[in-house]
Amino acid sequence: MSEISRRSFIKMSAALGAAGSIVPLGSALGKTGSEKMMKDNPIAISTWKHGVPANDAAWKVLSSGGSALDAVEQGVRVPEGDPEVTSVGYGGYPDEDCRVTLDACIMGPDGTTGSVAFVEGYKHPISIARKVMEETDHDMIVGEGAEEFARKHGFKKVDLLTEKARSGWLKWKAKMSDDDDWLPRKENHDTIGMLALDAKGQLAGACTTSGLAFKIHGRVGDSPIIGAGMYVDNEVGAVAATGRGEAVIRVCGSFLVVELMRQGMSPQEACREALERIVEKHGGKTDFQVGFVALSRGGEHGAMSLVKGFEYALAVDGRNELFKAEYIIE
Ligand code: SD4
Repeated sequence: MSEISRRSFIKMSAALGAAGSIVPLGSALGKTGSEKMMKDNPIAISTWKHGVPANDAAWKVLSSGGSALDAVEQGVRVPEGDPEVTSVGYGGYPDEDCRVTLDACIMGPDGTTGSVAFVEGYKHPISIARKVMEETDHDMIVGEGAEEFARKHGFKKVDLLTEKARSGWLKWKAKMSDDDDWLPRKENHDTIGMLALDAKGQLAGACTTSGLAFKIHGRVGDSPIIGAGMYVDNEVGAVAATGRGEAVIRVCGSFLVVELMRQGMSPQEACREALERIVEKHGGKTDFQVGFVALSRGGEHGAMSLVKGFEYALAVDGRNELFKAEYIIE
């Protein structure tokens, strides 16, 4: 597709809603993206299919009157601990040196944040991030410092490399070529980002990942960066990102979506506008995926990606289902 026709398609799909490719947001739950929820009606929304079991754990917290902050932490711990999920926590694909390095961040309704990046040997970076948030006056700790911090706070060191992830790495290694750019596009972009609104109308968010599979050792993506991989403003809404972190960082993706919501856009419109910004920043050429989930303080949700394939899980009214997100580029 030429750059001009790609731009026209984006504009057209913005107008038409990319007909034919969409499962209407929230339709199976009897909600629409534009419907306002009552404050005492909790919601959890998260990225990808492992968002469903994550939402189940979050819902347990929310439905018993717990906080959005506890809900998102408990929620994302589920894929973090699942060895079958190769893009988050234990079982995540390693980097090019066959080392599993994890990134995570968390943010509460009062604007406090905690983040860790480039952490090895701990299954639940989200809980280390929460400790950073609650027990230090720092926002982000990385690498060996974060590992030492985790050890001192009683987290147990484990080997995160599963046989499945190691054999994925071996296959990747076997087919490496001079053309390899260390960024396999289709293999691993399933970070979990989760947003929750609790019965008191408080918002929180969490994001956790093993990052791009086979990345350069030391590479950190958007996921642990507050404002890129995730952002919460309790007066406006919360947003989390997934996909090619470098592209999300360049537009401060999650912060951008929140700011667009502050200007009056719906969560869905704001996700679309931010994705269009990413396309523009890349000169109209995007051969990668980025997806956003967004939740307004009134309980309205949005979810959208650059290209087909992004799914999100929505838990509301005791129901928890997976939906296909709208996308902007064919
Ligand atoms: C990163 N955004 O490290 C992450 C990767 C990912 O779904 O897969 N997100 O760039």
